[in-house]
Amino acid sequence: ETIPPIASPELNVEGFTRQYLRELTYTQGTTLERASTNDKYLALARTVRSYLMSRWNRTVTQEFRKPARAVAYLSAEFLLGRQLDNALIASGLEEIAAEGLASLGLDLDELRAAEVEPGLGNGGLGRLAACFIDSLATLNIPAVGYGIRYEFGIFRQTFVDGRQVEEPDNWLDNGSPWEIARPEQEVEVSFGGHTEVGPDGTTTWVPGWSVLAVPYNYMVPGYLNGRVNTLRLWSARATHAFDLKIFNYGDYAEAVRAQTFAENITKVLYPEDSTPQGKELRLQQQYFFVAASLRDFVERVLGPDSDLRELPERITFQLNDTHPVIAIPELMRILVDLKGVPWDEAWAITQKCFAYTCHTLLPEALEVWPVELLSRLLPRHMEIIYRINDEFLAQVRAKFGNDEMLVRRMSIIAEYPERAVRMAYLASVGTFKINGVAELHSQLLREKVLNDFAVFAPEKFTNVTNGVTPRRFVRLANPGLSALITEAIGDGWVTDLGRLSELEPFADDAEFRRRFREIKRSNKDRLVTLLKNRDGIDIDPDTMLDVMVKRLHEYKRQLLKVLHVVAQYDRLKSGELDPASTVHRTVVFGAKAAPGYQMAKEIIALINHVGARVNGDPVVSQALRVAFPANYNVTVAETLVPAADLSEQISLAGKEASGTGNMKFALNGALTVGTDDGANVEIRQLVGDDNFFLFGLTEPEASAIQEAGYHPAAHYEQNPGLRRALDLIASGEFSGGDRSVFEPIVSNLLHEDRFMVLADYQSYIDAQERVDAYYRDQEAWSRSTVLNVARSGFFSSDRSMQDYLDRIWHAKPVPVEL
Ligand code: 26M
Repeated sequence: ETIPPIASPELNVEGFTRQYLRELTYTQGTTLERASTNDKYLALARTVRSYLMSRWNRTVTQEFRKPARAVAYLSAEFLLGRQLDNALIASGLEEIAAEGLASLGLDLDELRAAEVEPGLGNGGLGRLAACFIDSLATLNIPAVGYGIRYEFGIFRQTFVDGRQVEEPDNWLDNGSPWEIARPEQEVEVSFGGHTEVGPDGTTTWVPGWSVLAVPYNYMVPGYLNGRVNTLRLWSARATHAFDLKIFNYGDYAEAVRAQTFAENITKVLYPEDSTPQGKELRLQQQYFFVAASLRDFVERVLGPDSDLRELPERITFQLNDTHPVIAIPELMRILVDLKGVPWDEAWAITQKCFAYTCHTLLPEALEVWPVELLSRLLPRHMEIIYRINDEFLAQVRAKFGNDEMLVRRMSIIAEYPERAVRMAYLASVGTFKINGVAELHSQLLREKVLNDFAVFAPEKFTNVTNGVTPRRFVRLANPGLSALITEAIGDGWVTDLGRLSELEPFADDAEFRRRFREIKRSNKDRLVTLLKNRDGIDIDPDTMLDVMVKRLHEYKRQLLKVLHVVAQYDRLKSGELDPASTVHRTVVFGAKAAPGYQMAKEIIALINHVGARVNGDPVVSQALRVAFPANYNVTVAETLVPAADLSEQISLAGKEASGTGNMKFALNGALTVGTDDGANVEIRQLVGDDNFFLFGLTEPEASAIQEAGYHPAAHYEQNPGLRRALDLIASGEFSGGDRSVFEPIVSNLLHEDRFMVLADYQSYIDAQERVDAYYRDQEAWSRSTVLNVARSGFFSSDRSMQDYLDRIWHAKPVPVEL
């Protein structure tokens, strides 16, 4: 006899409050009178969770009963953002919850604010993974995300004297109501040791040590559908056998130390996102989560006795950059060493199971692992990589003749400056599809970074332009705009963002534009409140909000924005510009620097020092203000993006793979000032030249100048405005008269300027003049903002997921009954 499933709490105010009081009383163990804000938040999180629980169970049960082709997204990062608001929206509970809480004398917004976001990612790549799993659930695709449950996510940023200071992100401290541990589903992951070849020629890996991987499940609810997919994050523990043995020897302290050693693996997210440091612990993290995930899928999902020749029919493992690429030799090891599949057959299976997404163009961002390190940590995998390389290079020779230059160029093993495994090359060889993340990026991958591989196997290469989830970044972040859109065209846009095109006629409707401006203005008011309460920063909602938020990198060129601010400061101070009649701007920066990236940290200090001077000047600050709230994160983005007028997307052409912030701003009615780079190219094509402020060199122009020899100082010599701005920084104007503070920045710009800030300076200043002129005509400006929204539906991550499904995964929707 099966017991009928427990019904979800009733989807009305009364059902909600009953469930809430139950959670508060029986799970949180407190009363309304005694409960702390955290108690009240935790009870709320559990209440909302309870509404999704039966969907989750039904989804999982259905998957086991009727297995369908699935997708596994392997990513070292998932930058989820807060869970409560998203779960409220996905379950259709928003209004019910607000009313129910109010009936108990509680305020939903106050409890919302108590949630600490899980910052389990650095930036674009991690946030993309979070958007993708949201879209897969909404599209009803059987999909699982696999990653790492870092105990400390991306550091919390503070400023001391304008300089970045990092503090640990204790995101788990107040409890974690959104995760469910499954310790009984733990798997063992081994490292080190050596390999042995048996008399029958089979190889055995005899590992030196192991740890346990304990899975924590997170729900990934589809939007108002019956599906709740799973995100499975792994946490490291010491093996029971290991500490038991030591306990038997009676060395208690040593046993506890072993525990700590194992748990170190998932202790902290590495905050470098462009120059991998080649740290041993990072490689341990990568292998740890990948080995656990493959084992989990093969043994638990498929079953221990499954025929692994069917694996490619059942699953695609999508590799989010090279971080999980060690999965390729790991699957070979499972097939060849553990399941006895012959090498050639195993290789054919492996190549059909994996696809690879590249997210960069910067050579220094490509991961390489020293052979010495790999051999020590994963000796069997190193052997497998050698054999993969030998056989691949034999194919290269067979196809192109004995071109030894080519063979050396394409070798998975680099010889200089040390022998090391090029993970992007291993990925290119071991997968059936390779994609870039925007049209321009995919083209440059084919023509430059992976050109040899694209010539060798052109059919492997494709593009999938990135996208962002409209649930979080429009519906949740911008309720005002969402209501206006729904009033105009119905609510279908939330899951079919292309329908925003139906807004196009409203661009010419003066009343609609007025309401659009009214919403922008009230979003600015929300931002004013946030910055006041969170940072003690005062901003004026009646100014143009000019926003540059993204990781701090030289290639993204925050310095170009600073030079514009300094130039305006100079013009206002000298009287060249009249503060009363110029367009008033608030320039907002948000950016974290990798803790070891010295130049990036200097640029942060410069922004803060320029900001202090600008804001402190009684004349300048009438027209220009700078705000740099510390610790920019997903939560801040949700208030900042909907308030923005101008979106700064100003990387040197050919350097930003895609960008996704650019899409969030366009969808929320900001206009872009941007270069011809990454997805900016596609944004401009779609919204139209009249509704986009383009400036700067194109990628071919920038490359040509670099080839011929770039001389930044020439721009300084020839451009009086640029010279004044740089001289002002060098003079100590922003460093209390101390000329040494920002000397490294100025001298780098004059003598190296790898990312051609000076070459694009004048073009950028001219574009900003066009911005000011256009902004004065509020009717024209709002018409353009409406057109930006109407024409940006393409940038939904639902569309990105559909492209992956059509071109790479070929999985089909499997609805789950509500
Ligand atoms: C690697 C090794 C060791 C430690 C950290 C890393 C690492 C972590 C994150 C390297 C790169 C990481 O992220 C890079 C990233 O975020 N790239 C961005 O990806 C976005 C999504 O595709 C694009 O929109 C951005 O253009 C791209 O910069």
